[in-house]
Amino acid sequence: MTSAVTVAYGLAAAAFLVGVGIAAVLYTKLEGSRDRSRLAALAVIPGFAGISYVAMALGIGTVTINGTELVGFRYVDWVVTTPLLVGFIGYVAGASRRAIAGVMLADALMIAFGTGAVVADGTLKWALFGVSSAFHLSLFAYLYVVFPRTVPNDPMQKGLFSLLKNHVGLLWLAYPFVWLMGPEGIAFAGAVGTAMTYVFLDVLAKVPYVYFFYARRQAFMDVTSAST
Ligand code: RET
Repeated sequence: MTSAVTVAYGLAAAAFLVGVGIAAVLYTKLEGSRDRSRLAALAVIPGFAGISYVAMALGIGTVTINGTELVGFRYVDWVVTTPLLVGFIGYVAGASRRAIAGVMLADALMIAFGTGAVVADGTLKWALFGVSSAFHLSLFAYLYVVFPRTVPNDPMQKGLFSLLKNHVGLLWLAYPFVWLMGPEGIAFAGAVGTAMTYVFLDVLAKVPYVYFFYARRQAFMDVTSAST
């Protein structure tokens, strides 16, 4: 691990702290809202990422298996926080508990099979990559087919839903691409460039996501308290 990557991990941890701050301010603004206690869990997304990035900066959980370096906390972070990122979109869409649990499970399986693909070799590696990609595709079905059916006819809620849906739908496409190009895949890009790209993507996937909830917080207020 080069020192530049360590510094980038540290900076990312600081950026995630900002995300926790935004979630905290949102919590104070949502006084009186029925959604307040559930939305408090938004803080877990940047919070857990921040802790994971500190661990990554310290080299904790990074192991070499089959000659490939597995940055353990990257995948631990993803398996914990990415189900929340998609689950909250279902929540904003007013989806059933079943649909929310379904999207969270599909997402966790995408990460689990993807982690397997990092350490496996040969045919198994590509088979696991394929299974992970199939779960990634299933997320699109939730975002673009299942969830839109239940979105309430309120401009704020509709606006927040489409913002989150397209943010996740587009940005997440970069992950399998970076993975394929990096040392885990065809090794076109090196370990440092790949690690730096993941840092950039992870910050972009989480901090603006929490901010979108803050910016559109009126979606969670009833008419009487909508002025705050
Ligand atoms: C892997 C490799 C196997 C195939 C696929 C992948 C997708 C990963 C994704 C990760 C998203 C991570 C986020 C992190 C935020 O901090 C595991 C790279 C499909 C979509 C949003």
